[in-house]
Amino acid sequence: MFELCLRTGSRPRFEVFLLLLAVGTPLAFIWSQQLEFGLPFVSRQKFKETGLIHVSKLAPLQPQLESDFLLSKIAGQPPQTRVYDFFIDLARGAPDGVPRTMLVVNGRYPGPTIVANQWDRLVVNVHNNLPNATSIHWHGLFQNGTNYYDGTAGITQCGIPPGESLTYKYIKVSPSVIFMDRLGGNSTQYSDGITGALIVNPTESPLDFPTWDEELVIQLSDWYHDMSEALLLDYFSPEGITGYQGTEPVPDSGVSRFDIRHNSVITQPNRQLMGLVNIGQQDLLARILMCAKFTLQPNKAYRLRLVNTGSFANIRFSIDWHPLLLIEADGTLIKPVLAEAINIAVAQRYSAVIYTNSTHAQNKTFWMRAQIESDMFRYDQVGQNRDIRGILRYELADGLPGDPHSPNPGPGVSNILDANGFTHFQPFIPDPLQTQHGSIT
Ligand SMILES: [Cu+2]
Repeated sequence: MFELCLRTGSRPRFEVFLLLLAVGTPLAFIWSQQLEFGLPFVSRQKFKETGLIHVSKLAPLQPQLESDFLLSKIAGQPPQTRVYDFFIDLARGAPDGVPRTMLVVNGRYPGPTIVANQWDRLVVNVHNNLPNATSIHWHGLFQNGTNYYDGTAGITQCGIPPGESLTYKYIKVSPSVIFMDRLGGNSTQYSDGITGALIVNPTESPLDFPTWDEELVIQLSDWYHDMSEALLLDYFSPEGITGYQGTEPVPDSGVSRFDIRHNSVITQPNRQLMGLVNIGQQDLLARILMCAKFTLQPNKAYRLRLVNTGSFANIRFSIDWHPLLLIEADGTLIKPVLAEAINIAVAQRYSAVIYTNSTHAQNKTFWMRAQIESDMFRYDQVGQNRDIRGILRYELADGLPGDPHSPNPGPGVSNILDANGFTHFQPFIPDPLQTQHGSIT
């Protein structure tokens, strides 16, 4: 066709038509992609009113079980193929107590946790039931030789069309303790709930490294009451959110992997609910009922796999009277660092070992805290809540961790510091490339 357009001859009108077609086709393609990406050509107000979705037809979020946070012990099993099926759907849920439309994997938020061993083969069948295209990005996987499965829609793959499926296959998943979240590749579907954890146990653990009895996943995130598409419309609009372009949307609150209140809304405060609670949004009794009573055995060591699957804000995580022994950062084992809290930026992963031997609380229950940091916020979000909490309790303990109004970070451990982006972490196993590089220079 392009050759015909360049040809000069006796049919100029036809060639003009072909030229227009040649130019018009890419334009049409971009336009259709925008639709596919879910960016609606409507005002934000109309989007918010209609949601472009029949909300009443949406299924409610499936509840999570407390046992879902405990990781299965598969380390040491022989290499094998592990198959998962992901069904991506719209749903109606209230992860922070405020109902909204969101996106879910297998009816849940966060999606199911994948646990594999180094050199296992992972096969994930992704079925897209959304009205928009989607894909799964495996943040943290190196994708050596399989970059077409990286899941960045429009870059390494086309989005999975509505109603279609794609199977991601990884042969020999990357070594070490990589922890990942899944992101909806199109637009910002990730912000609306398509996230989960993927954990890869290494074949061998180094000697003299801290040990633990059980492992938990703790997924933390800032949270928005609007669909990300609506937020993007504001963000990209000429007037921006604050009267000028470039101001990122500020979250309304935060949520945690502990949160299994998904079928609840704040008008049902008397249900026995579990989850990190937004202190300051509901009355005291409701808040306490909604807190996760996360039960651990006393006098044991637990490895907490922390990940910030949020969109914008840093999150400061701590547990009253339980210092965090940090042992891993973004999949690299580190020389242990004791910290009162860890400040986790978006998409970062850390592992912390805690010991359930504290005697500081009378009733053996403690506040878990996930503080949404406001450093980068450029405007005040009305009704915002940044104080996200849960309750850690030792087995058979009952009662409350104390005054819910105690100031953050509350009575943590003294004389040790927060770990954050300025903390100098050192790899537990020296990086051979760095060592080699050092010897050369
Ligand atoms: Cu990534």
